Amino acid sequence: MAADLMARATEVREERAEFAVKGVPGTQGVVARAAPIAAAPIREVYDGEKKAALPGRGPVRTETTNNEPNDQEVTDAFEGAGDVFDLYSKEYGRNSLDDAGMTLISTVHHRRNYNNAFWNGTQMAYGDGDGQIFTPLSGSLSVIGHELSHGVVQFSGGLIYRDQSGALNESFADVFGVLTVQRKLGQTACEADWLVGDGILGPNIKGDALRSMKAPGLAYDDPLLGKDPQPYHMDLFVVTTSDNGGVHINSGIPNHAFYLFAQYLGGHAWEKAGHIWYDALQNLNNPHATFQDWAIQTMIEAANIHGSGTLEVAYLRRAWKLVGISV
Ligand code: ASN
Ligand code: ZN
Repeated sequence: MAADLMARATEVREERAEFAVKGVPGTQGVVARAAPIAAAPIREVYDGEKKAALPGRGPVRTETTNNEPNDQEVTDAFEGAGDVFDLYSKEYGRNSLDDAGMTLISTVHHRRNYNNAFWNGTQMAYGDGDGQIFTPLSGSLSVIGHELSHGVVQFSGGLIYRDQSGALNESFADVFGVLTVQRKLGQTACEADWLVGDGILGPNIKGDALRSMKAPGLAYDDPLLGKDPQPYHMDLFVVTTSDNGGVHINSGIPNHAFYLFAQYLGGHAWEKAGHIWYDALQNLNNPHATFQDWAIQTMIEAANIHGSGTLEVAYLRRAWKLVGISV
């Protein structure tokens, strides 16, 4: 496995050699990261008016108009989309979800008492929650980053939304959801809370968030919401037919691997760790990928960026090992 991996890493390195920065001391053998781009987002927010039709009334907010300045959900969806755009453009050189500058369309006040948010393949939609289980879902930047990152997955070759590939799709969305928050707040891996969907649980719900990458399985435990079902290790992998084969459940495993890797590295998780995960998605070329396939791809990217004998590669191998995946 290790030999295969390193052979593939060499191949990838050669394929990309033309992009390497040449003649700059210290950059030999290091593939240049995608240069940050100066592009600006094009955002539109619509008011769903508690109905199911999309996109709804509007746009009520664009880059040049703001008809609903006192609507918190409109403001959150607009600004949050900008934070996600900035993460991808400034850190990974990606111009919007499709890397071709597509308009970021969001609908807030989607349906009545709707306890969810989603990317529908074209746009975002956020419910206001029922006030018991959830408050408006646009109130959490990690949720906004999560949902828009489903768009990035879609335009990067996709990960079929069931079983392990679906859990990888979910995990990628969680990773870049929390990275949006961490980058906005300037937090190190150590300072961050690693929560997805914090601040949107109803006032009486016993829990911190929807999911915890730091402690999968411990995000909430509540009579109304049940107990967080996420595993943090392959030994606890949940075999189920619900939730598309547990896509929001088993995502705890790759989520925790990312968390552990980022902790080993220290510093800003969106830099080294985020780059490796982003590159892995770009180069995976396998919509049916398993956790093992994904782990190998991240190892390829780590070796490609940092070199095969580096601490970064060793840390990553260790992180995967700790969640029960050998690479
Ligand atoms: N909020 C959920 C998600 O983005 C919606 C869904 O299950 N599709 O995963
Ligand atoms: Zn999701």
